[in-house]
Amino acid sequence: MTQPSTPVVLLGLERSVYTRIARLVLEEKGIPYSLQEVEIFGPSGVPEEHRQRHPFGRIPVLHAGDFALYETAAIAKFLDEAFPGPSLQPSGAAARARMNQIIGVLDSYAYRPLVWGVFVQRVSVPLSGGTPNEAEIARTMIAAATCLSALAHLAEAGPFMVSPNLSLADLHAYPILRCFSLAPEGRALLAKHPPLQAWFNAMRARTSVQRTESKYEARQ
Ligand SMILES: N[C@@H](CCC(=O)N[C@@H](CS)C(=O)NCC(=O)O)C(=O)O
Repeated sequence: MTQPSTPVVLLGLERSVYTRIARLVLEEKGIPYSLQEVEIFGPSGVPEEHRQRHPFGRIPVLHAGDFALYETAAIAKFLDEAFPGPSLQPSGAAARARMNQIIGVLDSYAYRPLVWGVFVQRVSVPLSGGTPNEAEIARTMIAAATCLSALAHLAEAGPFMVSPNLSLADLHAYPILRCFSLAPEGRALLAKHPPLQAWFNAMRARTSVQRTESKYEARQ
């Protein structure tokens, strides 16, 4: 078990979905950490020193003492297994597989359409003075509908996606769905899945979620 005194630094951005997933795990585990902002979306692109940490130029990257790690699902599992605090992974093989399946669906099929296709176009682009690409939104809403149906099908009735306890699946899903819900069409689609909506509302009330709110949410 990693010593609770190990310095933990998360390199990312407060407004980044994947950074938030890792922060939710840190918050739920009660691991003290600092967030070091790395601006990868600036006009000069990914800073060279960040490419040394992450060859694909993404965020977040975790430093725990002298151990460095990228890929959020790996970071989340490492934090859960290496540090004390409540366990965020079910012990049964089937429940653990379901949790990993939901995380895989989120990474492979949900993040791009829900966040880049809908949220970025509908919310971020206008905030920077641009015009949303309506064709892109319409196209990705079709993929988003498939994702929400799949998640609604895979998730249990509640209170958590893999009940009875909070797991890494919930913490991976919330930041992606939260961005999506900031777009009116995202909100409307979520409301068509009442159990998923109820899960979302319950997640929204958690202290970890409130402590990691982004500037986009403050506007709502
Ligand atoms: N597979 C990566 C994905 C991380 C990711 O895509 N992060 C976003 C920010 S939320 C990013 O770095 N985007 C930059 C880009 O798409 O070029 C992980 O699990 O950590």
